[in-house]
Amino acid sequence: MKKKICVVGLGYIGLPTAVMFANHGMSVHGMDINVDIVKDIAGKKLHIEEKGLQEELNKAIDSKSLTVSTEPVESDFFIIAVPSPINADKTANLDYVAKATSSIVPYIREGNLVILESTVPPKTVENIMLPLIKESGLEIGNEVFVAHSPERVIPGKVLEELVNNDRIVGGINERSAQLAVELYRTFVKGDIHVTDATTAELVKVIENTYRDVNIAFANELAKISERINVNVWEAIELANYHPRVNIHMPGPGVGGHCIAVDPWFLVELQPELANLVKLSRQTNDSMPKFTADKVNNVFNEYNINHGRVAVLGLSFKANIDDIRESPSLKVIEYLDEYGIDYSIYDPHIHGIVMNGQASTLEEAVNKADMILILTDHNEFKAISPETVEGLMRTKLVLDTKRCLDVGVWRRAGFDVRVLGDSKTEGGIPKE
Ligand code: SAJ
Repeated sequence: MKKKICVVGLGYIGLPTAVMFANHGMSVHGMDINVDIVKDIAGKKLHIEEKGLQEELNKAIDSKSLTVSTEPVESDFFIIAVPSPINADKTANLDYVAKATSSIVPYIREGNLVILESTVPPKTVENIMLPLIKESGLEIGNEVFVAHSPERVIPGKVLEELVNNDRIVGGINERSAQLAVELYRTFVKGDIHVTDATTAELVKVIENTYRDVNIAFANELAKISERINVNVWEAIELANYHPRVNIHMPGPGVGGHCIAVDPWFLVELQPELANLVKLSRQTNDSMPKFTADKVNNVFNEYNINHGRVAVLGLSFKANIDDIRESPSLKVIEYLDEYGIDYSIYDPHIHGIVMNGQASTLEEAVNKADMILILTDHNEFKAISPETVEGLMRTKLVLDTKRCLDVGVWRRAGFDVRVLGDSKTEGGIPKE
């Protein structure tokens, strides 16, 4: 008899996880509270963009190893992969985690294992999940087992990383951890490291915080470099030749549902101690305004009133369709505030999700005074000046991701400005 898993939440993590288990010999039931998502998945239609996922979903549905509905079912294992966003006041919103946990309680039976994959502030399993699971009437740690195994995959490479990344498994006791390890061994080829649930919660949060602090450092360096006439990209590249240095890259801000969110969990937990973490968040959050101010300054320099910007890139990072917490949204808000006209183009966003969105590059750059690159999609790296120059009103580019070949664009007569590189300011500089 195949073992049964119920995956709660069929989003960016839950769906790939469900299909992987389904295609590795398990009987999987996926549940999501969103009826449309359930209908789509049942019809083999993806609501997210992820390399290789369509094929895996087809296989799982066709073989009947994956069923979906809006309700949980009795299972051997429950995996919860629901959002854990922050509220407007930067405190964790654990409503989804709590509701998902409560929804499975009537289905939990003796011997079951419940795993939380959502990223959460340390102590969430202990303080929020366990009291809810206790309502099943089963003895926790003896009759029902609980673990936290945070997802660690990067959008765009989810399937590959689900299999190959190392995994952290934190149990509320040893038996819980051991059962979780056995479960993930179904398809995980990376090492599985065992710890307690609270440590696992902290590990996940500090991984993303490390990245946020590092990016904040890069953004601060970009600002400093502009003042002292240095190209920050070159400086970081050279520093990273040192075997123990790995500085991340600056940009228009930090987006996504993880890096821009998780550090706040630490700030909320220990506000008096998490100073560097908080400052880093604020530094990264300052970048959209910094970017919009740059646009404004360049237009002033050119005496362009009511200029028009072709904003390239809506998603929060390269080659994905995810706009959650995208810095582009903030940059656009500032452009609005400054009375700057814009059109937006993103080949990864299907359909119109915002006012001003163009459906082709040509439409976006038509009569524009500036191309503003906010996301380093491959499509943007491949744009040649010839495709756009005849359409634009002014040949200006502001590249916040250093994605264009500056030399090529300058030879085509463009004034190219690059974030963190003031050598590119003040007209068309020498190469
Ligand atoms: N960014 C920079 N400079 C950089 C790297 C990134 O400005 O040098 C920006 C990106 O443009 C983007 C944001 O940071 O706006 C976040 O991008 P990311 O690629 O760092 O992170 P995510 O949110 O796509 O995925 C992260 C990953 N965490 C780590 O690498 C530690 C992933 O492994 C996690 O699974 C995911 O968060 C998550 O769900 O927590």
